Amino acid sequence: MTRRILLVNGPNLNLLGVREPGVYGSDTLEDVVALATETAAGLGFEVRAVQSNHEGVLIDAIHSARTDCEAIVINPGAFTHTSIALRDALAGVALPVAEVHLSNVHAREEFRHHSYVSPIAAFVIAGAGIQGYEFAVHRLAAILP
Ligand code: CA2
Repeated sequence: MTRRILLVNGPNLNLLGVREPGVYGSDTLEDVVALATETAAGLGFEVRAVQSNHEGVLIDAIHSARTDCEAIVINPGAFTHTSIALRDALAGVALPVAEVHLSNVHAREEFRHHSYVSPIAAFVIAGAGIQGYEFAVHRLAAILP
C-alpha cells in the first residue's frame, strides 16, 4: 500500500523566494516541495503537496487526507494565528500533524507568538528555514506505526 504524507502550505507561501528573501530565504515553494518529496521518498513515503491562499481549499485538502494519508506537514502561514477552522479540520482528521514555520515566529511580532494549531500538533518546528520540512518528514516517519 502507498504510504503518503500531505504537505500543506498556506497563504502567501507561493511567494517564497520571490519576495522578502531577508525574512523567508531565497528558496522557492517548488524547492520546499522537492525537498519534502525527496526526503519522504527515502523513507518510503509519497508526498501530496497543496498550497492555497484560501482557507476553505486548505480545509478541503486536509479532509481529503483522512482516508489516504498517514500524516500532515503544514505551514499554515498567517492562518496559524487566526484560524480555528483550520485547527478543527486538522483535529478532525486525527492524523499526526507537524507544524512548520520557516521563520522563528517567537522572535518576531507578538501576534505571531500564538498558534491555534500548536496544541493539536504532534510537534512544532520554527526557524529552521526550509530544512524544517525535512526534519518534519523524518520525525513523522519515526513516530508513525
Ligand atoms: O515563518 C513562517 O513560515 C510563517 O508561517 C510564514 C507566514 C507568517 O504569516 C507566519 O507568521 C510565519 C507568512 C508567509 C508569507 O510568505 C511570504 C514569502 C515571501 C514573500 C512574502 C510572503
